[in-house]
Order: sequence, then C-alpha cells, then structure tokens
Amino acid sequence: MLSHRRAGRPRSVLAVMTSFLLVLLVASPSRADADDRVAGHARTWSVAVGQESEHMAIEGMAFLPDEIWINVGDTIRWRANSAEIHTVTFLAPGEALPEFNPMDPRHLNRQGGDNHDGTTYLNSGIMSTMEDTGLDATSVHTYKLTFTTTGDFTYYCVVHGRTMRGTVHVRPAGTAYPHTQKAYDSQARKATAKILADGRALRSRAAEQATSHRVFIGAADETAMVMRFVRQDVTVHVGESVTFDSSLNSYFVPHTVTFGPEPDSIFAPPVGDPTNFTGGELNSAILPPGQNFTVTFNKAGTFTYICTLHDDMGMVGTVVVNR
Ligand SMILES: [Cu+2]
Repeated sequence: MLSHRRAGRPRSVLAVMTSFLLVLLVASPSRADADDRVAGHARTWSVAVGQESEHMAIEGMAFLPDEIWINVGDTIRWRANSAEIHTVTFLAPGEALPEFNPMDPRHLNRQGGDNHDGTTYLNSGIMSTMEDTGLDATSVHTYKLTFTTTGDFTYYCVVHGRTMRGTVHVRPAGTAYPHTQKAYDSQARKATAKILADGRALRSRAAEQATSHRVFIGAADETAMVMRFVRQDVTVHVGESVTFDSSLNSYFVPHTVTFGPEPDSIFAPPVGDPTNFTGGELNSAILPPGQNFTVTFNKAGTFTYICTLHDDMGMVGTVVVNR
C-alpha cells in the first residue's frame, strides 16, 4: 500500500472487514467437489492477489493459485487480499513488462474490457483492501475477466514486476478440469503459510542485527516484505546518531523515514537536515535502493516518525533522546 493519510479514510475498518467477509462468502466454493469437475458449462474461478500477516507486518507478493487451468468461456475473479497494492496485468503480444510508474494511468487504472482474448493490454487498476493508497487512483477490490480463446497466458503485477506473476491455461470448452477450486484454495493456504514464514524469518534476521543506533527499514526478498522499522523504538543520547538501514531489502521496496507532520504526498521531496535534528520536519523522501539515512539527534525528547507509504500498515517508530 502506498497509503499516507491517517485521517479521512472514506471507509471504516469495520466496513472494510464487512466487505472482506462478503468477498469470502461469495468466493467460497458452494458446490461439491464432484460438481467442480463437470465441464461444459462456464464457471467462475477465484484467485487471491497478495498475502499479509494479521497486523500487516508482512506482505506477500504472489497470486494464489499462481497457475490455474480453465476452459474457454470461464471467468477468473481476482480479489484483493492485502493492503499492499498490486495489479493484474496482461501484456499485449510482444509487449515488454514495464517498470512501474506511479504516475502512469495505464498502470493505475483499469484498461480494457471484460474479456481476455490474448491480443490486448489488460489491467485491473490498483488492487488493495485499502481505499486510500496514496496514489492518484481509486483502488479496486475485485477484477473479473472472461477468457475467450485457448492458450497459456502469463500475467503480472505491474507494481512488483517479474517477482509476481501468474499463468492461466485456457483449454477448449468441455475439457475436464484437472483441479477443483477447493484444491487451489488448499494449495493457496499452504503457499501463504510459506510466504509469511519467510517474512517472519526476514524480520528475525533484522531484529538480531538491529541496535539502538541501527534501525532496519524493513526487509524484503522476492517473496515477502517486512513493513516495520526494526527496532521500532530506540533510545539514544543527545549528540548521537541513528542509521536507518535499507540493506536487508534484497528486493527494492520504496520507504521513507519521516519525522514531524506528514507530507501531503508520498512523493514529497526531502526536507530538513539529518546531520542536526532538533525536532520538527525531517523527511528522507523515498530512499533509492540500498541507500541508508543517518540522523544525528541534537535535542532531548521523544520523536516519532513514519514511513509515509506504509504508516497505515504500522510502519512507524520512536526515537527517545536522553540528555
Ligand atoms: Cu515503508
């Protein structure tokens, strides 16, 4: 999620949870397994977009199931399954996977119609369980496409590129299905557990290496992202420094270290002098891959800070500066 506003979210957490429950009810297979295998009439399949731990500390980058076998005339319904933003994007034949551009409407907004025939660029728009993602786009919770031609089609999350992709195998109408929705759901649960375990291992690694003077700005690999400052709360003395360290992100995730009032935009430029922080505004802006941010604290006090992109997920911290 690229969310940056704490207040004024249009929907309450309860509302979000209620819609979540509705999604679960709609998505759960109501027919018996045997019926799932009946071919010849079009059906709708469900794929989850993203994963997350209970308190959004860990976000996963997968479509689950990541591979699905359907028939011509069937529909896939992708549902946003995390606060982190993702897309479902089918490239046109020969089109290269673009770098995510958070200003590009072709990445942010829905492109194309309700059908997939393998000839055009199709995009869900930004998918998230959160309403306000900080981007200039309305996030969507579900995306549906009906497949009209046979073939093996790879799709991507344009935000997370090659690390997050899925495949749809479309076979002629009437072909027996190799797997049931129930089997896909069970496979998805196992894959989710693995991704979250991977995230927890990253978080432990950060915790082992962190000190009062070295705070890790999350951690990430090709599968999972830790959306926390580790350690979250540190205590130092006046005149000492804290290095906010990006080095445990082997996969680039944009973050900021931002003290003081929250900037209007997640793309706000750097503000303040980190070599002499005495309170007030200090913003690293989005840190390039591998770049650390060292702050010298020259005044006693308790200073809270946030990542402007992920504060709604709990990516916030405190530096207590003693005399
Ligand atoms: Cu962040």
